[in-house]
Amino acid sequence: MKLSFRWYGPDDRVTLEHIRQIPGMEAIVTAVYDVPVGEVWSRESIAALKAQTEAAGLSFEVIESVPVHEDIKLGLPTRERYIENYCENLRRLGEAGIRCVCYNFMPVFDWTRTQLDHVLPDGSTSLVYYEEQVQAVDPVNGDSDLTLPGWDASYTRDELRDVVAQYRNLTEEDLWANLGYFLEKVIPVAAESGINMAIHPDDPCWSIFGLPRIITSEENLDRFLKLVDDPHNGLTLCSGSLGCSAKNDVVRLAAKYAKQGRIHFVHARNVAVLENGFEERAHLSSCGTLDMYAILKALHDNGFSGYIRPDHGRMIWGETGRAGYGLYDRALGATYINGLWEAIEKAGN
Ligand SMILES: [Mn+2]
Repeated sequence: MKLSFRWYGPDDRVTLEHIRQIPGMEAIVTAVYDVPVGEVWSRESIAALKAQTEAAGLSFEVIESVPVHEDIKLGLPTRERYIENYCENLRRLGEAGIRCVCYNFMPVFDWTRTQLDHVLPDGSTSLVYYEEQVQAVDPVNGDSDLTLPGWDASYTRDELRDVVAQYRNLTEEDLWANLGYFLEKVIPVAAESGINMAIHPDDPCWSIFGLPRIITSEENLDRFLKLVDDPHNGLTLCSGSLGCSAKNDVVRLAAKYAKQGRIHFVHARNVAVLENGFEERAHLSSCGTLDMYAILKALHDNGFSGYIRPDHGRMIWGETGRAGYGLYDRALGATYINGLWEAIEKAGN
């Protein structure tokens, strides 16, 4: 495995200089943030990120994310232009040395939480999802200004209502068809560019606000991989996104898809699965529901050689900043991943 860390670019208050001091850190996971979703990334912006990353002694091989424009997910005629832009981005990223691109295919809303600063018993804060709080929000018909944290601020409330309304007649089967159409055009370009595509599971892995969600379960991951049966069409195994549903056995999924050579990127984090949702917790297995040792062992024993990063951390030690993306708890997560991996490797020899 290659240890990596997400960095939000020069505006991130977590600096590359700090990230490189985490033991075993190899690669940066980042993206170009200076153009709207769907547009082509300039070669200058890509080159600047590469230069900054490499000047800090870290490698520039993973992008998270190249976002997919809603018109592609909706299957509108305008998708052709956005798919061509997407392919051009892959060509440019391949030329710059990128080997793995993470993306998702969730309609409208990316990850969803109901609170970003829930206080855990030890005084740290974390991101949580409580079903009753989600039920209280209606993005289409609601009169109130109730919103959930993390919603795309680039939409006004009326725009959000419009884009959600566009999905009203789109079934899960339609979304599958639109994903297949996208992959058939994009995967050959990724292959030519030396890039492994790694779809991120839906987070959480169930439908919200009546919108279809399909990257949610073992059955659907199987179906996804068959849409274009090419190793460049692969997965980001996000333990917390799949593991927040008790229906998903993340250890089994890690073993199965690593063995198939289809896991290119791993997001490692722990969650406590509750009756009414879930709470993000520290990475240590005993802090949540997931057995992080068993997940990493399943990856190791089935030949996983891709990138892994600690996913969301809590806020600890008085740190403030982007929820889930502080330095301290993610660095502890990275060190925990290192420790588990070293022990697994040495026990196997
Ligand atoms: Mn993730």
